[in-house]
Amino acid sequence: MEEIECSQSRNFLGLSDAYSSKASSYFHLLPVPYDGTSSYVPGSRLGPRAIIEASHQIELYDHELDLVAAQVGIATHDDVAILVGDPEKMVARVEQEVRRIVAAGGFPVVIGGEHTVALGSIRAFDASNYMVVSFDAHADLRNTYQESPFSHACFLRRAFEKTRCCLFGMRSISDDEADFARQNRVRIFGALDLIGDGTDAVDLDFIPEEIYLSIDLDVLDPSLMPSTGTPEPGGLGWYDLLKLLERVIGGRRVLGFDVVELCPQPNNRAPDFIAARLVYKLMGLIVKFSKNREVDTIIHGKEEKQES
Ligand SMILES: [Mn+2]
Repeated sequence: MEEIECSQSRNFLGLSDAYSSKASSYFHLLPVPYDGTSSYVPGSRLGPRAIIEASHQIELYDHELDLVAAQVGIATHDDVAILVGDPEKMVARVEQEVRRIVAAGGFPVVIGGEHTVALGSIRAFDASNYMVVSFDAHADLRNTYQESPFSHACFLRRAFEKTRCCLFGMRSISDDEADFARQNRVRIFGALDLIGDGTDAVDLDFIPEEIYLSIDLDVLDPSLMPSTGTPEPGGLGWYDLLKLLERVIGGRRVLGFDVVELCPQPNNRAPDFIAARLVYKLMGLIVKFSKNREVDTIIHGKEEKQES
């Protein structure tokens, strides 16, 4: 295999130009360092930098999946420019950037930043029947929060206005949100039902073929992932989440994904690495198990080039 890592490079994983150019890469990482509506611990604006820095420690070969997902190319885009006081415009900017990536045939990966930024990504798809599969400790189904309809606490409600949604790993919901979910048939799976064997038992047949994945890192147990804006006790373990993601992605077409709400702590770097590893693991799961067949074309094209 030609040189895939480059010590000079500061992009996600530190990839060489051949594996990180915008023209040839399948995955397009879009950093959105925005935390304008954070209500408890601010600091997720520092999340994207921390994820990219930590990613330089990741082994490109994934022994569990037995593949090098980076071989399909991962382009790291410049940070989306931040508008501090206007979350709605911020969402619109993310939508514009994601639309650009999709129009060029790329697969968008948004890294936050607070959960609000994921809404821009979700709005960029015109398909009518895809489902947003959200992983989050919080329901995020409020119509407004602190007088803002674009608060991080309203993420899934705004997403629901765009398309169908479901939620995994929840352990914090208001009674109004629970009513809304029941009335509108938003399927919600509590964390307690997913831990250990629960991940294998849960029936996922209701999820359609086309999906968008939104991962709030607080879906993980805070003993593993303390660096979030609003930590909640309980939550999934690392392998609970990976097993669930493999089942959700398997045989489906993934339009895009985001990983949000990393709020780095200067004295604990482990969560930054876990977040970076999760981003790369998701790419690996998509390369290996999804119906996104463009990845096969890219891999075969590269193999043929090397053979000739
Ligand atoms: Mn959350």
